[in-house]
Amino acid sequence: MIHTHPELFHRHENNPILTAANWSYPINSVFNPGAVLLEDGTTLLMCRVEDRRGHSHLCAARSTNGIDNWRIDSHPTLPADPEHFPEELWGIEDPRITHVPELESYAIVYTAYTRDGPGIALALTKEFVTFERYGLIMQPDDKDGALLPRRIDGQWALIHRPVNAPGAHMWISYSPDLRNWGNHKIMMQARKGAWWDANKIGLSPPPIETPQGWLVIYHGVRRTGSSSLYRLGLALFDINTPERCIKRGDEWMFGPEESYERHGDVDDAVFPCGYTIASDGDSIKMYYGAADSCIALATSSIRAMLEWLDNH
Ligand code: BMA
Repeated sequence: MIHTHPELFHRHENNPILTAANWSYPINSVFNPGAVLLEDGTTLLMCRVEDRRGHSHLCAARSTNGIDNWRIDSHPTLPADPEHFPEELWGIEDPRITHVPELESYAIVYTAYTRDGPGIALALTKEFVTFERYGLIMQPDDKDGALLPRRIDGQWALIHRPVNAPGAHMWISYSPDLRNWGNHKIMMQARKGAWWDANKIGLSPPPIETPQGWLVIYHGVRRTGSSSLYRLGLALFDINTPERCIKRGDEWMFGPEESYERHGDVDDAVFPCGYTIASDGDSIKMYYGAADSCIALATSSIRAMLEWLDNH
């Protein structure tokens, strides 16, 4: 495809890198993966897998290079558990994974699809085999949550996106124990009118810690006459006061262009929930769901993202 604009993220030539055909059990689609680089250098994706009832669970896929030769669990790695957690009645979706050194664990913040809409749930794991489930930590209607990797002023911090009548904005809340959340602050509002990020925005992957601040990839949802367009923008937040926005890009930096992003179960959606950063501390692999049907990869650099924010 010939681009009329400079590209910040570059799509991988193997895209889409994972589809339902890669699974050993029957599924409908696989998309919106959380991602981590394990200590041994393995890339682990927690993929959102939609089964053939329409309910989602999470399934781990591991690869040495983060591009191909994925080893995929032969069964759901983290299934919904409606027996113990009735909030997971209609499945679990869109995991964002944060490594939390203080807990010597990974925190998986995901969407629990409750009878009353989506809410935010938390599970901790050390090895992506066994999970300590905390259940729902934010009631519906709320999604697009991620935990910051360390406490801010002694408190854990969770970014999330409650939906209210006037719009859907990014909020941050604080907790002493990961269970009781308060001190709710608005972090960034959707714009209005014709903007690409009018009315509804949400965090995409967990924030990236940089010397300049928390670098955030967020999605904006533009309602059109026929459907919705999911695109990605950038913003930077203060390291010690993460609800304080320092910079926000005007233009989107990534949107549906290729056919696998434009056409699928949900047309015109690119939806990353995770990334890995190479040992150079700069090269970034962003993993995203494309058209709610498959998983794709695009690469960039943190330095280029910060420069882009300065120029846009
Ligand atoms: C959002 C989320 C995502 C999904 C996207 C496009 O609201 O539910 O899981 O990929 O819509 O359908």
